Amino acid sequence: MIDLRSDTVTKPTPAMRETMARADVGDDVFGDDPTVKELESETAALLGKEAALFTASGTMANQLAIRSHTEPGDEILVESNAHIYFYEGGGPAALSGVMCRCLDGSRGVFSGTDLEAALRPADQHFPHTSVVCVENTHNRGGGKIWPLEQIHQVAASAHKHHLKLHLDGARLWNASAATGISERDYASFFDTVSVCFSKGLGAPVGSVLAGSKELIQRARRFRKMMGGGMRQAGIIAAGALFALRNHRDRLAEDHANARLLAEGLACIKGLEADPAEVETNMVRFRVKTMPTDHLVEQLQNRGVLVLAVGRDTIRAVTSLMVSNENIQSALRTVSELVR
Ligand code: TLP
Repeated sequence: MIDLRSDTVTKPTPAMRETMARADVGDDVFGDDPTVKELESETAALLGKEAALFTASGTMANQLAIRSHTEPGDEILVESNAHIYFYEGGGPAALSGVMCRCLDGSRGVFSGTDLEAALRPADQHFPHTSVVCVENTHNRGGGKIWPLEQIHQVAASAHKHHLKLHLDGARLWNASAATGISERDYASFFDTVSVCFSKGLGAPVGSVLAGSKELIQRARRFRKMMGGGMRQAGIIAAGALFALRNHRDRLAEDHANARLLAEGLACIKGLEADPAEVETNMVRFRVKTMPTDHLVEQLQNRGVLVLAVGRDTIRAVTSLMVSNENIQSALRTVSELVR
């Protein structure tokens, strides 16, 4: 199987498994797990934040950020295709009691002007707007990287109106690998940042929420409340630490493979793909000659897994599970089927 559905399908490498097996552990709810502490402090330092909290998933890290920044009845501003709004099961409403106000972006990116246009004067009729969320890279935007200048602009508008800023940085590593702009520089604009180790970095489980000491203390309480206090969690934190230390440098390979895939797809008659849109490890393409689901199914029968992410769009994601040869082979299969 060539699995291009997501970079979440990555399995731990033998070296990562060995590190996990040897990890020092303790009861993390008592604050006794040295490996979790190491992961939290190393990630906080990398992101230039005071503190960090290990979470079971990216969804949990995002939802804890929202819960910690808001009170029920607040409004948060999210881009209409943001993971937080689109793929987190209605978490903001269910877990924080907040309303989402959606901003229309271009491949997930909006401007300070868009943000300001959504704001209303302080008045008893209106909900209190408390947080703005940005996603970098943007998943449904096809792995789109937010330009730093645009982040700067949005942050300036948010600060002007005393709004908190949260970054869903599940794939921030990919943005940094592609641009050379450090994770810390991206993170510097935000009050909180979530990052995932279980996507392109290849760890089996785990994310981190980073921010101020005070905010992280509040998030730790909510994590416990939601059942996310884990005991000998060092066993999984060790995989995340290994990923952080060893797998960021290789993301450029995934980006090159994604570009190769998009270039190949663009040459297949009956498909629509734009290699210029590929900035990181995601490729989106459209099929003109048959229903999307049909191609996805046919590909699966031939050992190539991709994901339909809309009525007419297919997503393919590269990761350490996918080699250059796999890409060539997947392209041959797609080409045969579409022809
Ligand atoms: N994204 C998954 C699916 O949920 C769609 C994927 O396969 O891409 N933020 C972003 C930007 C994400 O893409 C994801 C996962 C998350 C947060 C949530 O992470 P997990 O799955 O760990 O809860």
